[in-house]
Amino acid sequence: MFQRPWTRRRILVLGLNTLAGVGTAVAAKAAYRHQKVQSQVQWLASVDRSFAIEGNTALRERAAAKGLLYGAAARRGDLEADPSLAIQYGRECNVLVPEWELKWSAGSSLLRPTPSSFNFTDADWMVNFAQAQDLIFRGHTLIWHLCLPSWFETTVTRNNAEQFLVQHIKTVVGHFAGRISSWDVVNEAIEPNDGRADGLRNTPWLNFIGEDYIDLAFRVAAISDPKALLVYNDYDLEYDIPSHEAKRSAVLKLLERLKSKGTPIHALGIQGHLAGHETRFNAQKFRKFLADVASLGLKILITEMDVSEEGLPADFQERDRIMAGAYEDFLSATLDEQAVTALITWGLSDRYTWLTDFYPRSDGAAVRPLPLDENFQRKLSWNAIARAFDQAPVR
Ligand code: 9MR
Repeated sequence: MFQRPWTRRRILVLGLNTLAGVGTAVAAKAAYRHQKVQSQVQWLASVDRSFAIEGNTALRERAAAKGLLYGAAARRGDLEADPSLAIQYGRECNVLVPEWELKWSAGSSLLRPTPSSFNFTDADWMVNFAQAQDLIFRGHTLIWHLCLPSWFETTVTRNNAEQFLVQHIKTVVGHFAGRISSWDVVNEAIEPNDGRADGLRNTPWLNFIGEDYIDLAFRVAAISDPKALLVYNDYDLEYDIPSHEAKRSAVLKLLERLKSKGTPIHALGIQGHLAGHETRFNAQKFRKFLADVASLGLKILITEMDVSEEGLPADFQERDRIMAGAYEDFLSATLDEQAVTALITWGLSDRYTWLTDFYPRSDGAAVRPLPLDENFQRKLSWNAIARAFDQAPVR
């Protein structure tokens, strides 16, 4: 058959048509998603629920009454610039987690300025703040595929990666030994979509060191601070949807492998970044996952809870009810499990939350994912957390 020659013009036209086709498919998918989210939100808004609480004691006291801990993440810059925020941490929390300061490199914070140096200024500030406010301090995080400094890519190789991992953990955990009660030793190492049979995420650590990098990280952390609670931390474990189911199953297998090798791992951290519109939380299935983790002799911490707002109404009273419902459904199921020892929210007040930058509302209104509003007033989500603590069994 006669083929027309591929003129530049024909290539361009074909290209544009294909692009238009892709564009239409993307738009159709987005419209379908929007519709689905809206019908979920409508349903959630129609549920009549009470968020009544007794008394006005702080979350930390309600948690402590059940042998639990409540805490929140924060950044040095916010605590320093806003003394009234600092007061709220002392009032509501018994745990503090640094959102940036213990990552290799995050925001304005640079723990690893060069391959051979450590700068503990920001992290020390956070630990001292916590001590002054009588807050227990959690370390987040030692080994992650994100937040690596710019020198990492040109410096770390197959030949020296193990040395970097060991030296980093020894130095950082050693520096804070006795002052940091628990560490997220490895963060977000599972990604079933990366296609490996063991579910491990394709990261520089995996590629350079092999799958034993996780075991190694825990062993070095345990030697560097034998008293610290050592945690594996991950996200997308919460809902009854195939991607989360795959992740739960891969995480469980990882934990089983580590336990059978004698790795000094003590707990699973479930991040708990929830979506306000999501209706597919299945308490029974989630409880079963928690029980499976607990049966390995591990504790469980909810380490980064908050609720994002895709599709939620602008009316903030209606919005707050839906988000409080998400907190309560998740926490009432979760805190029932005796192996769960702590709840950390990823921030305390809506004034300071990563969601403002990462997942802003499409209408431009301020997001409200946390227990306190931007003026530090307790919201329905605060009530929902308080109720969950009040109803939790004593540890
Ligand atoms: O909230 C954190 C944001 O301020 C940082 O820019 C970002 C990169 O360091 O990390 C965010 O925190 C993440 C946490 O470290 C790991 N789990 C997901 C959190 C939200 O992205």
